[in-house]
Amino acid sequence: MPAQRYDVFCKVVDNYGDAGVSWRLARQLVREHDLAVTLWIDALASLAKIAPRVDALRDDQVLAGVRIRMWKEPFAEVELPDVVVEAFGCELPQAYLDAMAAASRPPVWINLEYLSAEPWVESAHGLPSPQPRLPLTRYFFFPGFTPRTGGLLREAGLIEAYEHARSQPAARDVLWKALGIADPSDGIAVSLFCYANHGLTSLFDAWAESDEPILCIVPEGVATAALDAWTGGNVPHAKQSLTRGRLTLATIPFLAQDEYDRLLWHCDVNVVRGEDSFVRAQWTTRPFVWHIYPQADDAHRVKIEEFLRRYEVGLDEEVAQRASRFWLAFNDDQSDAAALAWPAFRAVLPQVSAHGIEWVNRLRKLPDLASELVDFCNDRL
Ligand code: TRH
Repeated sequence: MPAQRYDVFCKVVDNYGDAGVSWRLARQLVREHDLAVTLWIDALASLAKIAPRVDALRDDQVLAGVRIRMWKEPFAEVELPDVVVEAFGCELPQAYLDAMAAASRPPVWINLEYLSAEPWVESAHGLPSPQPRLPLTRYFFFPGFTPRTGGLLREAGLIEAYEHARSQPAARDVLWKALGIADPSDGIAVSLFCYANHGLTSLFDAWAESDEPILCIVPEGVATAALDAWTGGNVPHAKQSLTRGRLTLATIPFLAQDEYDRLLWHCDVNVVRGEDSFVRAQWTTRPFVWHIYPQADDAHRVKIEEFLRRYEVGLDEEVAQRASRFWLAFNDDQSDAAALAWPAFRAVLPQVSAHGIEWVNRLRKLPDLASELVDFCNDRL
């Protein structure tokens, strides 16, 4: 009997990706697999930021078919589901674990890991981890870019949706208008969603001195220190912009998750970060730059390099070098390396754009993560 009920547990570490991935997965499990899904989350405000119809003051609500419950301690007694997904190793409530251990038929217990392109992920994906003190087994489930991983989140109709959106000649103008962005004329549009980055001010200088108009679209609250430094304290508020030289900085409101997708679809280059926006930018096929979550002793650098190694297969060597150089420069945020590497990267955007289509054609051959998860769990019930 296939699983019918899933609990997804999400602890918001910081930023929005923990909630972003959990919410996206929960919605897809309901919509495409007809499952009863409860999302237990410890920070409703973070979820409400990316899903504005969530009431941050209500501990128990249903939205998009997902039951959303505030995860509080002590944890209330609940009926156990068929599957429990522990997002990013967030550690399940002890009372819940005790109930699982006492159950005659415990739920399948999944630890949904962080996304990485590193080779070791393939050998770790799907491994059982018997628990030392409880008669329970937890399974490691790794997202990834190859058939020997759990794949990537991709809802049905995503590719068709943006192909349709892009086929509508006025779609970008309509979106810009809704976001309060004046027409960027014939330049390029760059969306900027990154962590604090000291290299941004020199990159803004380079864009201001470029030979084409550049529209940089920044969701409110992103890169505030760099914007403050570069604008001399005049950071544009939402739906306002500031132009210096050929650069126009346009601040937009922080968008609902599905609206943010539309922004990514219509920009020429997307600077993204963390995990979820990094994946969403890939699906658009457009050139993107990944600002990875910085880790101590540069441990994040190998993750970028391993991703680039996979992503750049089939890309002209010179183009790949320029893209890698800009990516690594952008992630080396203590210098003006990104400003210096931008012109060479800018010059090969058409080739990177064509490669993005090939990359998506490769990725869409993989099963989507939600389907992989459902099959994995049904095989272990
Ligand atoms: O917010 P992030 O930096 O989250 C990261 C990741 O979770 C990462 O794995 C974790 O280690 C780190 O936090 C602590 O980046 P990410 O993953 O892109 O998540 C952002 C979410 O916010 C994503 O679902 C897209 C969504 N979003 C909106 O809904 N509206 C917006 O306007 C923007 C800019 C993003």
